[in-house]
Amino acid sequence: MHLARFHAAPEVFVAPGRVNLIGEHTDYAEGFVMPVAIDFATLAGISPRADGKVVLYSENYAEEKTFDAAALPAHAGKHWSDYPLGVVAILAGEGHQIPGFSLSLWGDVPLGSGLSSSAALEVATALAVASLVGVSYSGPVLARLCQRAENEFVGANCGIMDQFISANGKENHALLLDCRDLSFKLAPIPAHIALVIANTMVKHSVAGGDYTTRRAESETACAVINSHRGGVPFLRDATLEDLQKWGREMAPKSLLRARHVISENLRTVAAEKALEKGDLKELGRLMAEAHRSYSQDFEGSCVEADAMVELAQDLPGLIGARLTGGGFGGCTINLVEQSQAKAFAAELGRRYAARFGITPQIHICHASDGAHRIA
Ligand code: GAF
Repeated sequence: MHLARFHAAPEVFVAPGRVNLIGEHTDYAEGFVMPVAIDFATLAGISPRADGKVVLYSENYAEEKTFDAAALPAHAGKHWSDYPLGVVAILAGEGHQIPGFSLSLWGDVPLGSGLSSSAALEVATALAVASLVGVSYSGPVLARLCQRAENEFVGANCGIMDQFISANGKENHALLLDCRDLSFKLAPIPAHIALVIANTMVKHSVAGGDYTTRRAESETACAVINSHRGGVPFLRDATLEDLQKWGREMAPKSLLRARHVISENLRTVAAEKALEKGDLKELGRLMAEAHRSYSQDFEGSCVEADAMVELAQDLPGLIGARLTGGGFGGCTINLVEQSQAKAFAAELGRRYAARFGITPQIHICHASDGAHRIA
């Protein structure tokens, strides 16, 4: 497609979407997350141009946008091009001269489903443009640059998780990430476990107000704790005992949001240990508790996602199920015995359709490698 449109052979890069096994709304609290890169991805093809133009083409939107490399937009325009432009703006801010180029984009990460289509787009673009300008970044640094593109240019207040796993994922592994110092541990996913991702078909958006409101509520609770004992700049540093001591001074909703974040950090570290030990019963229990906390304390779920989790509970082969990603819609992640995965997916889809009259998309995914060059 790139060659036919731009008459130049591109360098091609791929960056995956992700599913998070556990650790929701903990990344911006400098806590722990345990995502997996999946086999839905964005491809970015890039070639230089001699006319000083930056031409962006999205195959998904069947739309081309042209800019002057010397006068790129400084602000987002609520358009798909914000993501690649944001990455280019951040790279320019790092001191790289941006030459003219053609960039073609294509992706199959379902949009608005909480599987990080935005991060995949940013990371694929960043690899492509970095290669064009002749710079190479480590995966963690690349992830930080892409997060900045989303925070500073697109205007979405996300944490580091999605960009990090897209840049650093590993085939057949989940990644336990410490969002404070970006150190991580790879945890093998046993071959007999399938990742079944069930899309409620309710649209999710990080740019939406709910994500930002929840984040602010949890951060207000953190400020109360910090005002008493100091050294608690993030909820990562807080304990459940802190809530017992000073929870009364918090708005009731803030207390609940903080209880989710603090307990979710504990569950995420415990879940990695359970996965490592092969204690799938414990892993499933932690996922169930995480969903309850996300739904009841954080109020980050919705009727459809709660039902998708509930409808999975008695299906043969289920290890654990919960809503994944930023919340208020999107997908559930179900860890399922591989031998039962197809039947599980079919029956879950049937039950959900019978309840809501909507046929959900259900994918059996494979833990994949992070972003890299493919041509
Ligand atoms: C979205 C955000 F982009 C992440 O940074 C993270 O906060 C997640 O929601 C919730 O865990 O995917």
